Amino acid sequence: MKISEIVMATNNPNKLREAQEIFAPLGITVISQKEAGAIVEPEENGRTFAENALIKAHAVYDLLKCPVLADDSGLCVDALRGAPGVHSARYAPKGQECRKLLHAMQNVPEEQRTAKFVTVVAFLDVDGREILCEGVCPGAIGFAESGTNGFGYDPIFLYQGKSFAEFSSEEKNAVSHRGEALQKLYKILKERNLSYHADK
Ligand code: ITT
Repeated sequence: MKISEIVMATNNPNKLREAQEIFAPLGITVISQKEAGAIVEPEENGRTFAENALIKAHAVYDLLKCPVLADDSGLCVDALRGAPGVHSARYAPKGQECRKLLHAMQNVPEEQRTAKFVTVVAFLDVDGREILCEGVCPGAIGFAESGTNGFGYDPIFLYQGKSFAEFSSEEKNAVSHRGEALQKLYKILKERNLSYHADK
């Protein structure tokens, strides 16, 4: 079984774009659930990134029965005991998440502003078998928004002195949580394809 097309169970166009950019050089096309005809937005009521990624992947797989990829991700801030974490998408109305987080962090000194982005990707193959891969990107929360690229919390997430919104998407994908999780997934898919061909 050679996988050349995967449906991504997401309604977030930025996640889709990043997954497309990461998988295109590897010969895998990623299409959106909408493009594939799966109009669904399941309730993300899991307690972990993995549970939510599986909820999203299964919702689309149940409709299409084809290879599906889902990403659940978020920003975990040490000074906020891991918040917003799995609640990152619901922390504030879209476009206001950075301002709200900066406000919550206004009295936190630089050395205590450590944070990490986490992604868990859930992949279901055509038979519904699950693969889970995690990616983590350590960084810090800045004192102000900076940069215009990316999405979500990128303008306040500092990685080696620059905000993710100041990175090109290529630079971000090379070091990001999502990049790491998807590269791990690709390695597993590749190993399975190779062993499948070797068996023949
Ligand atoms: P889907 O569930 O439809 O995939 P979503 O945006 O609701 O889209 P999540 O529930 O996984 O996705 O929420 C993740 C949130 O975390 C996302 O909305 C952003 O606010 C934030 N986030 C995740 N990855 C990010 C990244 O690479 N850069 C900036 N913010 C990110």
